[in-house]
Amino acid sequence: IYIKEVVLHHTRVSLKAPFTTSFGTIQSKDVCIVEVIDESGISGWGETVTSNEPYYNEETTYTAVYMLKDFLIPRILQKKISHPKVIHNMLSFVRRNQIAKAALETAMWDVFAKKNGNSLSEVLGGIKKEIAVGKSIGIQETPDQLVEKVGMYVKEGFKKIKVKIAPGADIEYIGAVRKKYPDVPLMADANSAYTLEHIEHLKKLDKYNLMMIEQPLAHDDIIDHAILQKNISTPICLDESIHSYEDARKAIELGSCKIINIKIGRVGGLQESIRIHDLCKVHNIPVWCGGMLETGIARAHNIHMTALSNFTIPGDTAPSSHYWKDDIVKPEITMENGYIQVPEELGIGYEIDREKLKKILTRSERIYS
Ligand code: OSB
Ligand code: MG
Repeated sequence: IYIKEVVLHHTRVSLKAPFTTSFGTIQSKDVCIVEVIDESGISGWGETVTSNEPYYNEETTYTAVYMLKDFLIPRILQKKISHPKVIHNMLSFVRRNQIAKAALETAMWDVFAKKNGNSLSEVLGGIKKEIAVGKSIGIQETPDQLVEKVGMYVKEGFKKIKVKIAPGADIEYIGAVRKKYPDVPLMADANSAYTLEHIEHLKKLDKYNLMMIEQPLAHDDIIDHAILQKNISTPICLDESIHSYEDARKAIELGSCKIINIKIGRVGGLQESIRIHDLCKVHNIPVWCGGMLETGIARAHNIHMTALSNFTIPGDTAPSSHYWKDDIVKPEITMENGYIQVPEELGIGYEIDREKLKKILTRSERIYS
């Protein structure tokens, strides 16, 4: 690969309905769409899967843009790069800032796949033709409202339902869902809303047969999670705590989790995601692909990655058109009976709708040296 120019498309996207987690409510966000253009004019696409506030992790859309412009893009521009798997190492001179790195790295995989005449999942080593899809539901005002939402999504065909929880919106909410839907594949995501003081409280979830509880304790913890896992029967899944292969290795060794949520952005790209996937496979730790309320571009990366064999649990890969008023890929990502077909076209397999992109564009800039 030889990149001669990078275009940053700065956009603002709005959700069809607000999404509430234990750390706040999102209504709209700024997304920087990264377009890398190679010497023959082929474009590869990535996006910053950040939000505008540093509440999920320490990055924001604008810290990511800053890292991209001042440090990351200059490292890959006008250089001969043999394969996208080396980019993670090329960018490791910058500490952390995984989401910024992933925005660029994923675009490089896309351009590489297109140049080689492959779909993205083919170059990643994916084996599935279709992937099972789950739906993440934000915190609702009342348990009844949650039960209604769950019913709607079960009817649409989603293969897993994930419910956001926090102290005060947990046992009663999960209990209400279970009462109406005793057999639905159900899990809870706490986004770090609890501490070890809540052990007795969290034990109350054990009787609801949840597939897992995601990231109950601190965003940077793997020690207390190991203690909690010894005290509850619900499997723990880690999200926020896993930023790298090394984090995953240590968490598995400590017994901090039985399942890992892989987010391409959180771990700095597709290469690191594949390494974590392979490690988990060896240790019989199932993985699934988490979501960051992405637009169709990063959602497409997620779909292709989920084609790998150890993604045995449905991910948060609901079609991005579910979320956004104006999604920018065509054709629209669609789901049928709870499955999304992994595109067989080149690269991410979706075109960028330049007209729609224009509608959400706030500013764009070209970077070349
Ligand atoms: O913890 O999985 C999370 C959205 C923003 C930040 C963190 C998380 C989420 C979601 C959204 O759960 C899932 C989705 O994109 O569908
Ligand atoms: Mg999560």
